[in-house]
Amino acid sequence: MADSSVADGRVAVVTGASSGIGAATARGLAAVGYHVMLAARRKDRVEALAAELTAAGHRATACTLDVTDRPAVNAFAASLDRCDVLVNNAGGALGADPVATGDPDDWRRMFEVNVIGTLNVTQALLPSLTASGDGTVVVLSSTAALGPYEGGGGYVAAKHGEHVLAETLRLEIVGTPVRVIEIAPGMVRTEEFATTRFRGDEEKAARVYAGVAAPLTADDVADTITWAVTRPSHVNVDLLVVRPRAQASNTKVHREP
Ligand code: 8X3
Repeated sequence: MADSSVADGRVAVVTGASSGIGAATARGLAAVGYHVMLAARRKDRVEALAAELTAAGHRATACTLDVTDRPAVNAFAASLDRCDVLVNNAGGALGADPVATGDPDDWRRMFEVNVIGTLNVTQALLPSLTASGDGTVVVLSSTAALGPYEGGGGYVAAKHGEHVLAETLRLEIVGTPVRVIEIAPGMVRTEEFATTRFRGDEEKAARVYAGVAAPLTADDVADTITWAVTRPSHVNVDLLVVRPRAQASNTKVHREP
């Protein structure tokens, strides 16, 4: 059942809620009492998750949404009675090519989803977050937002853009009742991230995690996000980097033979 630690009626919007970190975060926020708006493109997935959460006694609503579709995002924002928390999780990587040969279409798509998608939803919901009197914007970036790695290419560039969006927004809205939290995970093994990056090539995807004893899970990151969101309002976790113990940096990973 919903935890009474979060006042009745508080609403959390989670983008990319159809799988991985987004779905796990929706479960985490629902468990502490938020009414979660499950926003993602895949209707069947968000509907199934909403049904699961509702059956467990939580409050959840499925919302079919493409964060890159600005008019749709504005219509979605207008349909909400309130918004207290926004988790900008929708995003992802395409390709792992060097800069010399990377596909500009991949770069554009990654910028569109990770940066413009976050911009669209944040702009649309900022008035409601402010009106809540106690709003939280979470930007789920990545350790790729803080330093490069070979083959990181357009993903590193896009995540750096998302990081700067979060930093700039925090500067610009200081003094309003909205905090901006950036969570930057390192290696997380989810069902889709690496497979999408390598366009369905499961072998290449598996190689990302080869020999790593325990990459982070979606639940590990969701737990971190839920923790940050549930700190008292005056506490702003500006930037939190979370990696598996086996990963010391973007390029230094311990792999068992
Ligand atoms: C995922 C981390 O290392 O694949 O955001 O860029 S990494």
